[in-house]
Amino acid sequence: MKVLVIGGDGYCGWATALYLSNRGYEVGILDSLVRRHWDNELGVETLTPIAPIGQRLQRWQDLTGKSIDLFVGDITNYEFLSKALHQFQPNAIVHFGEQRSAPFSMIDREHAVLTQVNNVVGTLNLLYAMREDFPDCHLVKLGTMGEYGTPNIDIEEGYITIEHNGRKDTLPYPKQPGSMYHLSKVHDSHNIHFACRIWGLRATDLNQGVVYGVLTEETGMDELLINRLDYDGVFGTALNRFCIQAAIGHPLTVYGKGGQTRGFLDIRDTVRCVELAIANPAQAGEFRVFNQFTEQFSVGDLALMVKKAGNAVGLNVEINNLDNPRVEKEEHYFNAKNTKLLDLGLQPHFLSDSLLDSLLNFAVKYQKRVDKKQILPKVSWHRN
Ligand code: NAD
Ligand code: USQ
Repeated sequence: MKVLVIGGDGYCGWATALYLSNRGYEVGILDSLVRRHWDNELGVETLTPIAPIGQRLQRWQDLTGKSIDLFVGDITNYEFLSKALHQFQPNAIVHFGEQRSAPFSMIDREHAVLTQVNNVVGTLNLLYAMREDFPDCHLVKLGTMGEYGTPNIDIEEGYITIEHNGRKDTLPYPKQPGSMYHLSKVHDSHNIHFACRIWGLRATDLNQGVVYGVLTEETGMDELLINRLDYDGVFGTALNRFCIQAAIGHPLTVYGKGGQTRGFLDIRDTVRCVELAIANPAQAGEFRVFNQFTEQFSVGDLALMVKKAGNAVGLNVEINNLDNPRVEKEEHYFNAKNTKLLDLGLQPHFLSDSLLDSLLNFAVKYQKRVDKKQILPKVSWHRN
């Protein structure tokens, strides 16, 4: 089975490409490397020293004897995309290749437009390329739990059955995203749903929660295979940031009251969920939605857990409730379903003391690379 991983040089994509290659899939990576460029523009580096993509792939081949094809280019360029697909002839396409930071998308008009054009046009090009020449290929698209927002009712997996004026239908679950980035994912979901309904394509939207952790079996094999681990105020995500902050003695940056509750998962489950989706493809014409997270936590509770784990390894950890730079509910109901991937056989790695220990140790190992000026949030959702 041939799987093309779009965005395969990124955090989730790199881990997934190696995992699938190790499991015997024929893997290709397509990536424009634009994320490395955005890091340069922002003046930030990942905590971990990631090798150039060519060196990464060479090392993987030297270690395992498995080769991964590489296509460097931008999926908003239709000609490039179509050519790469014809060369590789995928049976499944895993699409991670988007601008994925909410703060980045909220910097200003230019970054909002960049985010939505990059994400929506890239995905639209992919849908057209599939419609033209690869109508049986299965699209596994990374969506996000943040598409739903924080409604005061349970969150279903993609669809909700509604009774209205005596009639009943199962309809897409209402979406109330909280950033220009999260909105781009909603637009993608609508476009993919359309392509399945009208053209008969098959797709799975993986509404993923916030990912944490850095090590997978494959990326831990050699330092040249190391994965990125973002800690800065733009691309760093909650739990990863808290562990790195704890390691360098920076107070944990809980935004506002800290009651914001989200779905979370270990990166070792990200790679497995993607494999489960590929191995059990959607039917022709089906737009399937899986909520991809294993546990729910409030950011305040996560900070307390990191403080406790830090104290246990001798770190002095403080928690600082900052003015929230985002506009979001800080206390709310949150109860999301996540049974579809479990039904397919997912065995979750729940957040544990040992995982927090290993993340903290990882952060301590690379702490010299941390630029402390990049930790506090600089992007605001507020009008002034
Ligand atoms: P990342 O920034 O580490 O990786 C994304 C990769 O896509 C980068 O290597 C980038 O160069 C590439 N890319 C971006 N636009 C492209 C384009 N137009 N053409 C070709 N390549 C392009 O991001 P990530 O954390 O690995 O996230 C991957 C996907 O998973 C994203 O779609 C994101 O929305 C989703 N997701 C991530 C998380 C998380 O916590 N990291 C959680 C939920 C969902
Ligand atoms: N938060 C803090 N302190 C921090 C960082 C974040 O309190 O230092 C809070 C935020 O205000 C927010 C929550 O933690 O309430 C999550 O923020 P985040 O930056 O960890 O995650 P988010 O912006 O939602 O985006 C990340 C990924 C994105 C993915 C999304 C999944 O960057 O690609 O789509 O997680 S989800 O949140 O489920 O939509």
